[in-house]
Amino acid sequence: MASSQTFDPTEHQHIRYNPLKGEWVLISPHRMKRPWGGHVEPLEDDDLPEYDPSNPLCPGNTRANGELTPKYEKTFCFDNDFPALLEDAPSPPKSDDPLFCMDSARGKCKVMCFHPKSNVTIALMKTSEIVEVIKQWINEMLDLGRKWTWVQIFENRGALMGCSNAHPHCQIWASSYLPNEARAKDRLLSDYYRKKGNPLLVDYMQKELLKKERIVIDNRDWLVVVPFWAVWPFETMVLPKKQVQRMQNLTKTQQESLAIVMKKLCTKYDNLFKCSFPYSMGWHGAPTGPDSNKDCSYWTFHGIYLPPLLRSANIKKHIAGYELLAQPQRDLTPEQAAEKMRNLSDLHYKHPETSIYPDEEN
Ligand code: H2U
Repeated sequence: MASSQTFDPTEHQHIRYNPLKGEWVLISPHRMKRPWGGHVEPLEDDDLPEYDPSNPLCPGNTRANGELTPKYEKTFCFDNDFPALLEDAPSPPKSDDPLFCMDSARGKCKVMCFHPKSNVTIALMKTSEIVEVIKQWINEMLDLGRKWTWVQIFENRGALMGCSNAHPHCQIWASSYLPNEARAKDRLLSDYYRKKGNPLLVDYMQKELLKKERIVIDNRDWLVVVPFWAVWPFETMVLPKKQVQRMQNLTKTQQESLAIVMKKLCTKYDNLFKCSFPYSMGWHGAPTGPDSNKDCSYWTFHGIYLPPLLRSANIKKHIAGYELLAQPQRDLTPEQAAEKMRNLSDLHYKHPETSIYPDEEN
């Protein structure tokens, strides 16, 4: 039975569609019994040493396979000693049975250290150092992308997110196939482009710029929003202002301003609950590999940050129960999350001395 009340998205439950996944999310803002301002217990972050003699990712130390991590000064990339994907493995037998499908999986897994010091994060690094990370990501995309269909760069930050090593690093998994998220996105972006004649994320970015409700950071080259369909409380998406299909197509200035945006965003995350904020993040762009010269005009390069925290440094959102069995659900609206993040300072709560200098802004 329809209600006689007028719909208010900040008060009334509703479902929202994610056009990149073809899935819906349930928003239940009326469950936000206690708005912001409740007492939040700050978490005592452990201060890590700059160098840990027992950490294989630190310069000069030995890794699990007995190899020496060189005394690197910027970034350092190596083959993962425990790869989920190997370059060479036998293929499973062909089967016509739709209930027992298998296919071959090959690939390569790498680990990339962001910085020689263990006690820094993207929020605390200099923008020039983050530019080095972006440059190395581009090198890896170019190199691995020659052979592999999908190159997934991802950073798992913080023990809460399952990160096993405190040194600032990311992983890169390159595969011979499109993983689920990429496969769905590729199909939905392509369908939209065929119907509307424009890349979906270009249209989305332009509409978000006009609506202004979900913007977290807006600079010359980049827009950071809490997506309309966000599942995680403080999930964000980093969108280029100018259409670009892959990370490897970014200009030098786009790379530099991306470094600033990443630093600002991670600083805001740390400031939100006054802790070194955990998250999984990664980049999506047009598929690579031998078929990558096919027209991918429908693809827009973008970043995705998925942080698990809900109300404080200790309160994590669990994807469980209804979410696992039915569909994702959130209480705080994406607009409320964006407003909260937008209003947070760019000055780091614990290390203000590491913040961006005004002349770096753009
Ligand atoms: P995570 O913190 O996201 O788990 O990443 C650390 C990765 O580093 C992990 O995949 C690899 C692990 O396999 N690693 C090595 O390849 N060699 C080592 O000596 C230590 C860790």
